[in-house]
Amino acid sequence: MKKCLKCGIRTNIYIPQHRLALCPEHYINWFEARTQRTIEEFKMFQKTDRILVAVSGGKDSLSLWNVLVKLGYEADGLHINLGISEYSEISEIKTRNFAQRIGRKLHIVDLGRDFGRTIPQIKENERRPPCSFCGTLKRYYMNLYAREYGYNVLATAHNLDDEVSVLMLNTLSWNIEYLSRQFPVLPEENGFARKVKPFCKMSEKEAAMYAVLAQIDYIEDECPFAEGSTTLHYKKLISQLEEKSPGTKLRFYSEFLSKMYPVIKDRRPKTSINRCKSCGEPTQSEICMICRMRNNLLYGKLQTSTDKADNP
Ligand code: Q46
Ligand code: ZN
Ligand code: ZN
Repeated sequence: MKKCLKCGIRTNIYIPQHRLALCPEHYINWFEARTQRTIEEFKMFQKTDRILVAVSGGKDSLSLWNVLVKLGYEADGLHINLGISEYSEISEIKTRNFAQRIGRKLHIVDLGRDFGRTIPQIKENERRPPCSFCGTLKRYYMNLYAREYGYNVLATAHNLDDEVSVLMLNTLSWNIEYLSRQFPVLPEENGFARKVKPFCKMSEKEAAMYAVLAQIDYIEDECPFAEGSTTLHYKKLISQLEEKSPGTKLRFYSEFLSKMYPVIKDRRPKTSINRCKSCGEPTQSEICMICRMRNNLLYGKLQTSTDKADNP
């Protein structure tokens, strides 16, 4: 057993990539302070900003909401019930309970009610994998709620493992367009709110440890559709590398941000953005992708094109 670096009591909490042993109390302090440093490093937001946190009911998003509120930020939650049977029911209950515990406002979107179809129902009609249209829907509702309720910042709980797996995927195919967007802050533009990822430097394990120590009651089950996702593959690979050589993930990501991102950031394609004629949200086409999807599902109209720039 090691000793806590701060108070000297015996502890089995050890963070190899930082060579740091901490007791539960000092781990919580360290984790929150590190999140604050990340917020400042990337100038994500300030105490005067109104933040909407995307909360799924899982460990990362509830931890993020908890940390932001403890740090004194104006942060409310947005939960999207995807209609994925018991998984979605439990996720909503955990999120509602947590909102009550911290005394913050929670907005709820119910896909079945608000979009007209749940994820499993959409899956019946779509050839794309569920995560592809699920992601598009989530980004759409986050933007919509930010605009309707006056939030200028959208925060998601993507952690270091999420960022590194996407970075690896995009690097292996040298997808410069996607790489040029992979920064923990995307500024407000074209009617889309500013997007931030305050956990981008915290590993999945570190976030999970925080959730347990802060006694956050989260849904432990993964979404049943997560199993087949490509990034899961990369996460496993990266974990093996990390095990052999602690610090690899953080180094790969940090070096990308400091050395590579400045070189390619201006390679983002410039697109002209209109307002969707049906719902008023920003889109590259006349009708946004979500309205086209809804029309297609509800009335059997064909989608005419895909629209990559909707809800970046
Ligand atoms: S909820 Fe949706 Fe995720 Fe489920 S369908 Fe995929 S994207 S895995 S974070
Ligand atoms: Zn201690
Ligand atoms: Zn629309």
